[in-house]
Amino acid sequence: MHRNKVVIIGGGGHAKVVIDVIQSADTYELVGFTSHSDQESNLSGIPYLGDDSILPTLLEEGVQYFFVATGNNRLRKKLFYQLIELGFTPINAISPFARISPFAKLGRGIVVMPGAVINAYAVIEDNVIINTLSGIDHDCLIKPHAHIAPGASLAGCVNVGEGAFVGMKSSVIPEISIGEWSVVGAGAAVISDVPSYVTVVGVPAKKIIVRNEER
Ligand code: JB2
Repeated sequence: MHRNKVVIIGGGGHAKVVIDVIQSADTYELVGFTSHSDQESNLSGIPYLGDDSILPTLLEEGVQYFFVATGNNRLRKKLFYQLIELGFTPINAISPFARISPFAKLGRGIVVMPGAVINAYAVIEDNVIINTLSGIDHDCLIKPHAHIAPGASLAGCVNVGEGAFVGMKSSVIPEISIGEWSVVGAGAAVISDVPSYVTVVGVPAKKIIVRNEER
């Protein structure tokens, strides 16, 4: 069976789980991964190819597809557009153990980890991480480069802005908006809107950092 060739960008913890998800779905041929560190060796049986300077050569050799497997939202955004600019095409990495409604809509470059549930009419935009055992209920909108961390639960009609991080096992009640590049701490209960560029923690969630310039 012919399978399209994919290069993984990044060789850390997130790459380990993304590679596992892609291998378990068995849809693509993983040719290897690039990273910033020259100490990387093979990862889950796929070879270390070097840094990103190898990418134009890979494209010439017929590797058309990529997946950016880095957790930091700003870095992932930058790399996503760099790879598209070079001429590569993003794939999605969907675990066969996730449940995605046929009425949900997915963009490009998305990973959906095992045990995640994406319900009807949710929209997941480009380069988003839907992490292990998280729940995205009906009509949620997750903007590009956001990360819904393991075990986070989003009720219906929640909007998550670009690059926002919704922490592990946090809960968000219906119709809440979380602003772009904001952070929701682990275990928080979000019961009111979160502005952009802030960090909230606790039950109920309260602001502790008023402006996140860089993360
Ligand atoms: O410009 C780059 C670049 N910058 C960093 N190009 C390429 N190709 N790779 C880059 N990297 C690579 O990202 C580093 O060389 C390293 O291999 C990887 C970052 O690895 P780290 O383990 O520090 O983080 P991560 O992004 O894989 O995982 C984080 O986020 C996940 C969501 C961790 O916090 C995990 O625990 C978490 N689950």
